[in-house]
Amino acid sequence: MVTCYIALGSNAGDRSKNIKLALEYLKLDPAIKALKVSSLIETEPSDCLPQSKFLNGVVKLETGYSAQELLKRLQEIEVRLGREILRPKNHPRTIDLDILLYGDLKIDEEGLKIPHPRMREREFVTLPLREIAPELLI
Ligand code: PH2
Ligand code: MG
Ligand code: MG
Repeated sequence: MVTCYIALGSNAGDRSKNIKLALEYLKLDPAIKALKVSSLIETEPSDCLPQSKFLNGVVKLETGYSAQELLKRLQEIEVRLGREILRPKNHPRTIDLDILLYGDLKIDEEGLKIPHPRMREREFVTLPLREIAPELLI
């Protein structure tokens, strides 16, 4: 089992319901155990075109999946929650599930970069992450 941190974001539809459902789907997966969920915070969009405010949070989990398998499971949940695959990058989304950290693994592949390359600059990630794992950002 590997400890991971996943960023949760939503800025389309019923944002808190989308995040709640994403967490429920994660918890239903027998290869995933959710350990801790941060508070959800409303944040201004950053690093993207002007759009509606986000609801953001972070979940700590343990999984038996490889990083690539976990990415696939997260993408399945995104699709299940109505995320369009063929949408422009950084378009408003019902749900965005990004792997921030996967144990101490480092990956630099097309479509999968861990640790998430911009996580330390993004307050919408660092604030909830600091709440549940302050030791990680020191
Ligand atoms: N996600 C982005 C780009 N900008 N801004 C906020 N506040 N929250 C996000 O989750 C977010 C963003 C790309 O995934
Ligand atoms: Mg993202
Ligand atoms: Mg994403």
